[in-house]
Amino acid sequence: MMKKICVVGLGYIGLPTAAMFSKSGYEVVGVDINEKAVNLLNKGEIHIEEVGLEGLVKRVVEEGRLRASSTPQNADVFIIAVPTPNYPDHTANLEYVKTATENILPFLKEGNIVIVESTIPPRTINDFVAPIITREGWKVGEEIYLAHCPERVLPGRILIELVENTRIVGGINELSAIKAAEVYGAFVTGDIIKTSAITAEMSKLMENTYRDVNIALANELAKISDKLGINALEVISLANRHPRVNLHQPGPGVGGHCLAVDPYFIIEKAPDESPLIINARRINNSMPEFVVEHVGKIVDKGAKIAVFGLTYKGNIDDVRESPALDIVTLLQEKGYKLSIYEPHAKQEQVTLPLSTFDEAIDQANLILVLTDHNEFKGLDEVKIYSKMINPIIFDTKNCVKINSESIKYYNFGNLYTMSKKKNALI
Ligand code: SAJ
Repeated sequence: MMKKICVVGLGYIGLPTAAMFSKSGYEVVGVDINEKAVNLLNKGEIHIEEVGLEGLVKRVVEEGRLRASSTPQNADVFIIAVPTPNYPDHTANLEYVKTATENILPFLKEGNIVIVESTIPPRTINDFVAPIITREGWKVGEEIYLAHCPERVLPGRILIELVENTRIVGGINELSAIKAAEVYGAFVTGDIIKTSAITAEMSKLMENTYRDVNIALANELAKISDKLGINALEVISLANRHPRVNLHQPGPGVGGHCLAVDPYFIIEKAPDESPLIINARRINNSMPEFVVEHVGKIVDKGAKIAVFGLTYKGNIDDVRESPALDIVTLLQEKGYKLSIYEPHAKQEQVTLPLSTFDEAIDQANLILVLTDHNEFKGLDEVKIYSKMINPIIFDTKNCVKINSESIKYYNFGNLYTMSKKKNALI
């Protein structure tokens, strides 16, 4: 008999996962509280953007292997892929995980496998999810198998990485890990590694924390170099010629729903033991202020600044936790006139009015690059020179190539040369 999977949460992870399982032969029901997502999916359409997903979903829905519902149904496997946002104090908000787990309880049968894919603080499977199922009278690990299988896919490559990436499957006991690993064997061609739930939780969080801490080191290097008159970018490229060194890139801060969020899930569980992780967050969070302070060194109060890029990284439309938003707020508070050129995000995603390239640079005193979109790599220098007053570019992502000597160019390699006197507006 064809096995049935119920995927709770049809977001960036749940929907592609549901589609991949249907493609590989499972009967899949996708569950979401968002009526719009449910209705669209039942018509074979999708509410999110991801390369290749539209065609795949259309096909599996037409073939009757994937459908959506607002409530769970009986199944062999339940996959929970709901968001775990954080509270203002940065601790994890597990309300969606709790509700999703409680909602599947009436449909559980002996032998079912429950898999949590959502990113969760260490020990959440053991201390939070398992007790919800145990309270219902089940012996977790014997009658109901429970596992945490974090995802690590990159938007834009989700359908490829879901198949090819190594998958960590952390069971609450060994049998749960074995059962959950069999499930992913349906389409994963990468290695499927079995471990405990706690180890899986921690390894997912450490992947993103590793990156956050390394970016903080690069940002700290940028600050030190600014003080001592050193080109930080040159130092990075030279140090990286060492075969075992990989310094990351400094920038305006760290954004996104992963790196800027996940380290706090470790901190909340062991704050006294996490001084390095706490400081890395602090350093990365300080970067917007650092950028604005340097803007103040090159242009006067009241100057017009053309902000280039609001998204948290290049060539995507996602502004979640983006440091550019903090920088814009700080610049507004300081009384600068702002225009914003953001070729990827849509107007409805941001509260600030977006401008075209021409409008943004018109009569501007400074172009402040906050995201490395491809559009910014080669700018129309003739236009910049004709529309701007003493054109200056401050490129916090080191992505713009400038040929003209008439355009003053700053990045994190020459911050120490900044001075208003040298760049007087008149
Ligand atoms: N950044 C820097 N300097 C760098 C690298 C990145 O300032 O040298 C900044 C970016 O500009 C951005 C932020 O860091 O603001 C995060 O960007 P990212 O590309 O490092 O990561 P995400 O958040 O888009 O995706 C990460 C990935 N994790 C790792 O690379 C370890 C992805 O594989 C995960 O699936 C994802 O988190 C997640 O969902 O956890």
